Amino acid sequence: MASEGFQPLEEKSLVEYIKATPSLFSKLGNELDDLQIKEVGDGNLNFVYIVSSPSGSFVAKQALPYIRCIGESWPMTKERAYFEAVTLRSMNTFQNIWQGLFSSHHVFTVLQAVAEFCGNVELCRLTEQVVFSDPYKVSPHNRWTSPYLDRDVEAVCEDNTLKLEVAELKSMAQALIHGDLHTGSVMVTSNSTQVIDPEFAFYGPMGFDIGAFVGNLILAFFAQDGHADQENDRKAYKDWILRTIDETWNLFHKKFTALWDKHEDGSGGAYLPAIYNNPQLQLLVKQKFMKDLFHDTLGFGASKMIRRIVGVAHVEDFESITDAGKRADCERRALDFAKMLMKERRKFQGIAEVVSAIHELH
Ligand code: ADP
Ligand code: SR1
Ligand code: MG
Ligand code: MG
Ligand code: MG
Repeated sequence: MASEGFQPLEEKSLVEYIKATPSLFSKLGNELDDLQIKEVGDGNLNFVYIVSSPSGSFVAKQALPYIRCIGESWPMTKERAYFEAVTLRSMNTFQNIWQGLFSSHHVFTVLQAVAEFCGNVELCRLTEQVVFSDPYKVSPHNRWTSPYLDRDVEAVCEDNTLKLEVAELKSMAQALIHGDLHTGSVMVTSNSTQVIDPEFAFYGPMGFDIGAFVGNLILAFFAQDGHADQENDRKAYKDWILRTIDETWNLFHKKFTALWDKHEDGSGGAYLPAIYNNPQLQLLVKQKFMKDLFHDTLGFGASKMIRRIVGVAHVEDFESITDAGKRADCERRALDFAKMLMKERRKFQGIAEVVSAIHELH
């Protein structure tokens, strides 16, 4: 049994662990007076504790030898905590994560990092299964919230065009990515934005991260009608979500291309100046890269939407709609949009067109 000898932390053992770990103990001023510990994990995989005292605070995260939301029947390597720690140590911002391909790092440094993350195979395999495979076939792990969606789920499994598209998305690698960048992995205050939970970090397609974020925003949009009532039609919130989708891509585009320009003479090996040796060609290649990345983003966003409706792990936005009929209507609209987006993604010229399409279908 994978969990043999494993002890989930509880308050007493966590305190012992803190006492025995100087780097943690010192964050609390080497005092345990008035210590507060709260388990806040709402994720699918791990336990998360907020530890605070008058002298300081930190968050402790424990990986279990299985998937928390399933139980011991689905073992999962605890090494994921190692990859999360390595990623957190080396990647402080979004920008750093996506900078890999074009940064002035020597190619060798990038290769070393690629080699390190090659070890994160089990979590890559999990993503491959629950994002790109299970939703398109019969799997004991798939679930959908009511029989109203039975026919829709069958349709996904019978859709050959959708399957061809998802196969293409499954096999790409470009940069060190977060690997699970849904909206719940982003924590914000009015003056700070932090990304948490990078245990799925690996070398993969950049569109997987941006797509995950945008896909979750689209799911949130389609869920709103299930929460609307006489007091709040949710229109203002829906408009905010659409604006945020638009701004997410546009801001990413602006910052990423600015980094590209800044590092154009760097030692990154992707677009060697000796080959892309004139300004027109350099512009063309940058435009092509950004266009492909946009279409990848839409494809990955769509695949993340589909898995959250017919696959094993869902989103609270839909789960919390209590009326099953209303919920299924919202989920079906999101699923239909995602299928269209996956298949037609190369026809979209820009994010504004995607936002209009959401409006029209809605
Ligand atoms: P999992 O890998 O199981 O998804 P997460 O790292 O996403 O675990 O943590 C689960 C939840 O715990 C988060 O969605 C958030 O609510 C809470 N959490 C995690 N890290 C912090 C933090 N640094 N501060 C406050 N809450 C946090
Ligand atoms: C069993 S699948 C669990 C999911 O939760 C994580 O946050 C990832 O999204 C993973 O696919
Ligand atoms: Mg999480
Ligand atoms: Mg969460
Ligand atoms: Mg996680």
